[in-house]
Amino acid sequence: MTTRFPGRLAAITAALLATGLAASGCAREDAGTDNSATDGGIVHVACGATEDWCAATTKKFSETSGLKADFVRLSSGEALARIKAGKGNAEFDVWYGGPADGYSAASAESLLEPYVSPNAAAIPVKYKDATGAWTGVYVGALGFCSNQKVLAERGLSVPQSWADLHNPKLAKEIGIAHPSTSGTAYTALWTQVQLAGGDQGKGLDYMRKLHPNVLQYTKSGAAPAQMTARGEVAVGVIFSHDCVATIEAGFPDLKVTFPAEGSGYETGGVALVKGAKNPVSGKKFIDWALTTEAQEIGPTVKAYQFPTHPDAKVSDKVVKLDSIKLVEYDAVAAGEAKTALNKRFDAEVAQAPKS
Ligand code: S7P
Repeated sequence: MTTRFPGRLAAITAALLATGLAASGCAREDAGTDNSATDGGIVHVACGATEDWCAATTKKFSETSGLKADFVRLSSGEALARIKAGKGNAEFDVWYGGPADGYSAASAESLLEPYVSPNAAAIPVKYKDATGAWTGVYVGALGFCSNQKVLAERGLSVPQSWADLHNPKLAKEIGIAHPSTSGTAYTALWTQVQLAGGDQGKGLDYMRKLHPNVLQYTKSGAAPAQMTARGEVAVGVIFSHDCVATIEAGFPDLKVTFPAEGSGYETGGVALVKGAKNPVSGKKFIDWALTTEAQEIGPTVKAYQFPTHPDAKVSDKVVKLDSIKLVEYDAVAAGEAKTALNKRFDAEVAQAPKS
C-alpha cells in the first residue's frame, strides 16, 4: 500500500503541532483581562467559511455597525493552532465559521471566552454550546460529491453508502482532507466513530480501509470538490453544500449523494476569543452574526448551509436536513476527542507504514 500523504501537508501538520506545543510551553497565563477600555472599534476574525462568505460577511457587518472588520480565512485546524499560538497576545477577536467541534476543542483548552449573546435566545438549543463557549450560525451535512462522467468511465455508479467507498475499483479515486487541518475531514472521521457505536478504534479501521482509495489528503476540506470537478478523482467526501456550489460554478457532471448508513453534520460556530483585544466590537460581531440579516448572506455568495436562526430565509438550494439520515453528532464530545484522535489518524492511517 502506498502512502499518499504529501510532504507539504506533513510539514504543515508538523508545524501545527509544533505551534501548539510552543504556545502551550511559553504562553503567559491569560488572566481573562477585560480589554473593553482599549477596544479599537475593529474586529479581527479567524474565518472558517469560504473566502467569499468571509469577505461578504465582514463587509456587511462593517456597513451595518460602522465598525471595521478584517479576516483571515483558515481551515479548522489552522484556526485552532493560530488561536492557541496567540494565547496571551490574541491575534483574533472572533472565530467565525467552521465546525463547532473545533470550537469545543478550543474551549477545552480555555482559548475561548464564553459569551451568551442576547440574540442567542433565538437559536435552538441543539445549535449552541451549553456553557456559551460558541453559538451556531449554520448547519451543513457531509455528502459524496461524484463526477458521474469519471465513474461511468470506470464502469461504476454513484456511491450510496460509506461501504461503497471501500470498493477496490475506487483505488486512488477518492479525495478527502486531513482531519488535523480540516474540520470537514474531522467530521467524516467522527461520523465513522459514531457509526461504530462510539468506538474510536473501529472508526479508524474504516479510515484505514479507505486509505488505499484516497488519492491525497488535502489541507482544506472543500479542496476535493475542485479535484472531483477536474476529474482528478471520482468522488470527494465533503460538505454537500460545497459540491452544490461547485456544480453551480459550471460543473454539471457532479452529483451529490448521501450515505445510507447515516451522514455526519456540522454546526458552524461563532465565538469570542479569550483575551480578545477588541471584545466590545467582537461581541457586537457575534450579536450580528446571529441575526437573520447575517444568516441570509450565504446564498448570495453560493454558500448553501442551513441557517440556525429559525426566521432566516432558506434558499431552495439548501439540502433539507430532515430528508437525509444523519448520525447523532455531539460537537462537544467530538471536540474533546479531536486532538488525540487526529494524532492517531495521522500515525495509524495517513502515515502508517506499508503492511
Ligand atoms: O464554508 C464552507 C464550509 O464547508 O467550510 C467549512 C469547512 O469545514 C472547510 O473548512 P476546513 O478546511 O476546515 O474543512 C465549513 O464549516 C463550511 O460549511
